[in-house]
Formats: sequence, structure tokens, C-alpha cells
Amino acid sequence: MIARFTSALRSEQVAAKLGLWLGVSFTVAFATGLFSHFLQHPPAWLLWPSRPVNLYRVTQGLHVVGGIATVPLLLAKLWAVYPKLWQWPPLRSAGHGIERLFVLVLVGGALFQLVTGLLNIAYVYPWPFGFLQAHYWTAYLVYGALVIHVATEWAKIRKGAWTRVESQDRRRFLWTVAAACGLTALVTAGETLTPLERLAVLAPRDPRAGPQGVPVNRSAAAAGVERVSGYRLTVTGAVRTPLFLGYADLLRLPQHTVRLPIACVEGWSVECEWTGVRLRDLLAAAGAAPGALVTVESLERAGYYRSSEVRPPHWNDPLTLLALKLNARTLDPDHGYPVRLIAPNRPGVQQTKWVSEVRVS
Ligand SMILES: Nc1nc2c(c(=O)[nH]1)N[C@H]1C(S)=C(S)[C@@H](COP(=O)(O)O)O[C@H]1N2
Ligand SMILES: [Mo]
Repeated sequence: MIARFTSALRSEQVAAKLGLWLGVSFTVAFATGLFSHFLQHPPAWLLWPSRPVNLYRVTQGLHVVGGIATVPLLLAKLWAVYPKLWQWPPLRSAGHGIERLFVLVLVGGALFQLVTGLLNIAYVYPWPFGFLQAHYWTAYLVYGALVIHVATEWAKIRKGAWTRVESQDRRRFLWTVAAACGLTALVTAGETLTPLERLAVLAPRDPRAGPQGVPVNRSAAAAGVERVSGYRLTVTGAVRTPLFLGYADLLRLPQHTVRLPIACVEGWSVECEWTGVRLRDLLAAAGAAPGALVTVESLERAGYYRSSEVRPPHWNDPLTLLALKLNARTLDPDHGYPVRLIAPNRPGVQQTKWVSEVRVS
């Protein structure tokens, strides 16, 4: 029975090395995940800059590609420590029991995070709970259990994690795990790192597939805004002069062209060229105060992402546009025709499409 579990590749040092790598990966996932969560649901106190332009693109790319690349690492770690599941006696003391309970939370929670994350980016939702809340709260459980695990295993980590592995077979095993993680990252990173696009065979999204060479997250048909007639953009609320602008009026205003990415929470991103009117020019014309809070509303009647807040750092940024064109052509209905918001360092969910109203408060 015992013999079946003894592989010469397993050792405390191998487990410690894999654990160290997992600790790094979980820390990156936790930090980038919290960042993403707060940007998507910004609390009032959050001061969040519009630069660097690609910050959210990078952190969310790291979160998703890093998460996918962690799958082989976690499997290797579980394989390396699997015999411990059958250790005898199973409980040596109350303290040992609590330690094992935290390991259970850690392993169960880590598997839950990777599985729900992978299914979410594949648009599969076979569960009765909301992904967002479950993934968010489990992150605290997992990271808390990880901190406790590191504390209780510190002696082993100190001994094994930083010293050279003695056996050549074990070294080879660790290199294989590292290579598997690297390869996994390489075949998915193209959904956000354009130069690797051709290698992105495992990526759930092709960053060039869609109208005008850009993916679509919610189509005009799904949002119920396929036919737009008598379009008017309104700028109202706490302003000196409310504005009511037709599509032709918008085209007559000074046009600006910027290069900015759409960076979706799902990890894909693509940089595009946008042309349109600066939001700050419109708000200046309406006489809004520089510190005002702005809300953009969509023609879309229902849906989680039909409106978004644009705070002063974002709407005062000259790169923030109400875009009329994408890659030099009139916006496709699926990309938000007639008008969409595009701003630097902002999650995709807040790049509101089919904008019809700018409300100042
Ligand atoms: N009105 C509205 N705007 C929206 C959405 C939406 O569902 N409704 N989806 C958002 C999401 S999640 C993303 S990632 C981007 C994608 O923009 P694209 O479809 O032009 O690529 O649009 C955002 N704007
Ligand atoms: Mo998105």
C-alpha cells in the first residue's frame, strides 16, 4: 500500500519549491484580482488614475494568463504531497487537526478558483451562484489559508525552498513543471499580448475576431439597440448649458484620434484606433465643474453594463473620447454605434457602448 505512493521524485524539498512558486502565483492573482474587483465596482473613496493607459490591461492579463498557467503547477504540487492525505494517524493532536483543516480550505479553495475562473472565461456557468461574488470571497479564504499554511510550514520552506535540489531526477521534474507552466502561458497570452497572437491556440478569445477586427462582448441585437433613429446625445444635470446634439452635430465638433485598448475582465484585450469628440470638450462647452462626477448612460434598456461612472481623472483626460469611429471607420453597431465611451486605464465593462446621455452631478 505505502510502496505505491513512493516516487523518487517526491520530497519535502520538491514540495517546498513548488509551494514557493505557488505562493508567488497566488499573490499575483490575489493582488491583481482585488485591483480588478475595485475598478469594476469602484467605491467612492477610490482615487483611480487614468494613467498608465495600459495598467488595467496588464494587471488583468496577468490575472487571467497567470491563473491559467498555474493549473499545471497546482496539479504538480497536489501530486507531490498526495501521500500525506493518507498519513497515519490522520490526526495527531487538535493543533494538527486545525492545520489539516486549513490545508483542506487551501486545496479546495484553490481548485475552486481555478475551475470557476476557467469556466467563466469560457462562458460556461453551470453553477447556481454568482461567479463574481463567489470568486471574490473565496479569494480571501484561499489567501488567508495560504498565509496560515506558510506560517505552519515555515521550517520546511526555509530548509527546502531556496536550496539547490540534490537529485538530478527531481531537478528535471521541477524543470518539466516550469516548462509546462511556461508553455501554457505562451499559448494563451496572445489574447492580450498581440505579438503572441498566432500562438494563442488555447486562448478562449481571438483578439482579432469580430467586426472591424475587434471582439464583441454584447452585440447590438442582444442589447436591443440594432436600429437607432432620431439619435440625440444629451449632456444634462449640474451644467450651465445643457447640450442636445444629433449625430451630425457631433461629427462637426473637433475630432481627435487616440490609440487605446479594450481590456476585458476575461483577460482578452486589443488596442484600437478611436476617433471622436473629447468628453472634456463637451463638458467644458456645457459648463460642468472640473471636479464633477459624470455618468454615461446607454440606449440599452437593461443589462449590467448599460451605464458607467466617469470620475474627474478620467473625463478630464484628453484621451477620453465619445468615439464615433473605430479603426478609421464608422463604429459597427456591435461596437456601440452611434457613440461609445473609450477611456484610458479602464476595465472593458466601463467602456460603455451606445451612449445617449451624459449626466453631470
Ligand atoms: N451598453 C453596454 N456597453 C458595454 C457592454 C454592455 O454590455 N453594454 N459590455 C462591456 C464589456 S464587458 C466590454 S469588454 C466592452 C467590449 O467592447 P466591444 O464589444 O466593442 O469589444 O464593452 C463594454 N460596453
Ligand atoms: Mo468585458
